[in-house]
Amino acid sequence: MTKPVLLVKSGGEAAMPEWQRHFAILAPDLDVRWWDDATVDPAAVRYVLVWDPEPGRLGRLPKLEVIFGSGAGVDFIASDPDLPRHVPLVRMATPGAAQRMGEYVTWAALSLLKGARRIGMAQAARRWDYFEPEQTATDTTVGIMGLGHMGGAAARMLQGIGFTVIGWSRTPKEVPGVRSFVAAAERGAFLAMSDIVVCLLPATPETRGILSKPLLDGMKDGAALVNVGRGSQQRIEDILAALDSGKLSGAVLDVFEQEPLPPEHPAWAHPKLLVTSHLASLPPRSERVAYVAKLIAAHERGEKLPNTYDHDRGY
Ligand code: NDP
Ligand code: OXD
Repeated sequence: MTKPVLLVKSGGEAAMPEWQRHFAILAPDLDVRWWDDATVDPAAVRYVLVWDPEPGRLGRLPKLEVIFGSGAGVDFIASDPDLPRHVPLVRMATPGAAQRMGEYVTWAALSLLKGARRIGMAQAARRWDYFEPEQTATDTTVGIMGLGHMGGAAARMLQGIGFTVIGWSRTPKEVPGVRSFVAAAERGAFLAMSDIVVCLLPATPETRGILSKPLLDGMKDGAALVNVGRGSQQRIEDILAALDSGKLSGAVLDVFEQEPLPPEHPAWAHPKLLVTSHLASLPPRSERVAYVAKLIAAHERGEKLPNTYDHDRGY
């Protein structure tokens, strides 16, 4: 009997031996092939594991049963106008991804408190730059926009080292110790309380451009910003202007409208901005394979899959 085919497009063709090695152990009944393998019959493909498939390609796989996103945000997949909407699109929601995101956000918040950008510049210049960071976690409120799988994990970790955490989401949330602010009506109050605002929202039409001047104006004077959501959510010129004016004391950005961020972009050199290369939360391939293998087995038993993209909600 021929094995069902899983096509993979994540990490490039060079990553295929590693994907295949892990699948061979955890899902030996699958034939795991590279996305552009011309010898694969499209009608044999039942599963795909993808990051940014070319628009139109998924719609040409007539027997496709499940689309697995290789990241937590599946906007690069859902934006395909020809996406087969009847096929479940599953987000990568592993505990390890949330752990990594919690660690990144905690690192970003501590970096802002401790002046990590200033320290890095001083070291690069071999300059002894003595200064005394004033604030500690215990007198800092972190406001998390998007209190989902990632935001919830970040909240717990930040609380663990003494930050006060509040959250803003579309619907009310009950995360222990975290005051929940809801929708547009409560956004102003949420921003006015936050010393550090962290964006962990999905990319949707509502969140597009949300981190722009009107929101920044509503933040505390001298507050800081962390964006780990999506580049489409920020207006980088507004953020740089707010850093220049002192409205923002610092920022950490992991995501950009154009990725990779071009070398000539002014964001790289800004003295109050830490730039990272969309690396906040990347679980190892072994963990992603374990997640996909488990869900394929569940699907084959006829079970409903968790963490699926909701086309009406847009995330
Ligand atoms: P979830 O779907 O679990 O959580 C999304 C949260 O955002 C929910 O709390 C939701 O509220 C809230 N939300 C959505 N739309 C709005 C809105 N219009 N107004 C207010 N709140 C809103 O997603 P995850 O936590 O798994 O991931 C969040 C995003 O983080 C991803 O979509 C991705 O863009 C980004 N990400 C980035 C990574 C990186 O490496 N930089 C890695 C992983 C994720 P409610 O629950 O009430 O609907
Ligand atoms: C993402 C991810 O969604 O890396 O950005 O998982």
